[in-house]
Amino acid sequence: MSVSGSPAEHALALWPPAASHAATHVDYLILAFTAVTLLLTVPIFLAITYFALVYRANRRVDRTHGSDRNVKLELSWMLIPFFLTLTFFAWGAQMFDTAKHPPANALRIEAIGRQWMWKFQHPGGQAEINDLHVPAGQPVLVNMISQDVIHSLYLPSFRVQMETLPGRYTQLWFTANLPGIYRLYCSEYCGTDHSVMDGQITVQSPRDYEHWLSQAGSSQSLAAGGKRLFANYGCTGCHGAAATVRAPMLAGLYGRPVPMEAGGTVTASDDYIRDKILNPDHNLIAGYKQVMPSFAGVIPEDELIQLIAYIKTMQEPGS
Ligand code: HEC
Ligand SMILES: [Cu+2]
Repeated sequence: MSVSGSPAEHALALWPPAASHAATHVDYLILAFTAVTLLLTVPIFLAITYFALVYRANRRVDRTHGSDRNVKLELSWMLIPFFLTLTFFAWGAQMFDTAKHPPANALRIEAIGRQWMWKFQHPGGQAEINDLHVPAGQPVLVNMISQDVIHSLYLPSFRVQMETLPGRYTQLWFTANLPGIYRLYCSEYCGTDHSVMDGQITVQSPRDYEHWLSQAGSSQSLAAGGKRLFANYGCTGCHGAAATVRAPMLAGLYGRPVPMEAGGTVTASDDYIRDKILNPDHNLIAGYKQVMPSFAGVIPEDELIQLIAYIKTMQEPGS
């Protein structure tokens, strides 16, 4: 496996290697935009230089006015740049839209940023610090949250970056198409050791990735870990089938609209479930009493992720 981005290999390359599908598109957009910018500015600078020389004070030239108005010319320099910028707007908007809509079959990786390291977890429970292994050719969705201040996950070779916020999940996705080793960084100044909050991302063939997963060692998947925590934290005492407390069944909850006591509905997203566990009195559900204790400061971020992974797998009986 070659180390991409080493100085010898890329002595004159201005950008890190484009190792994802989106990266090539981003580069095309930047190149096209640079070309158009040059096309619009260079002739103006040449004209300024030319006229400055031709019409300088001590030269004898014809200084009588030419025609005063040329409507076609004026329209052209307004309309052409207008439509050019609109083209770039449409192009950029389309890429933004793609970036915001990960494919449904994406492999989901959980990431936690904290001063000053990245922790990544695979669905099977395999965990890595400042290192991330992903399969080539498959969409990968990174769902992330910060345990302290704002960080930002930056993968230059894939041309993607996303802020990692405390208290809220954010996501980015990519399809790496070139096996190799690339850099990952925190690109948000986050304190003393921000500069060492980096690591590497290893893109492997799907077979090598499977092999790596089997070697990485994990006693249980995220969902299985969540199931254990669900019992350990006493959630089953209220939300279990045998519970005597009147609490909602969580089966089939994920993605469903939940009616609120205060009116309206909220979709049961990752953020909603996390918030419910930490601040149960925030969004009281219609028809229930506020008896659920707050688990703020009790359940750490990585366990919240496992609990959510478990709640997602809970299906309604009979479905
Ligand atoms: C003392 C009983 C009790 C315990 C313990 C408890 N809950 Fe709850 N939970 C409730 C009740 C009652 C509600 C509904 C009222 C509300 O909105 O707070 C609820 C609501 C929820 C909801 C929102 C359900 C929906 O339909 O939108 C989630 C998610 C949830 N709890 C998860 C948990 C998890 C995870 C744990 C363990 C870490 C837990 N609960 C522990 C009583 C409890
Ligand atoms: Cu950081």
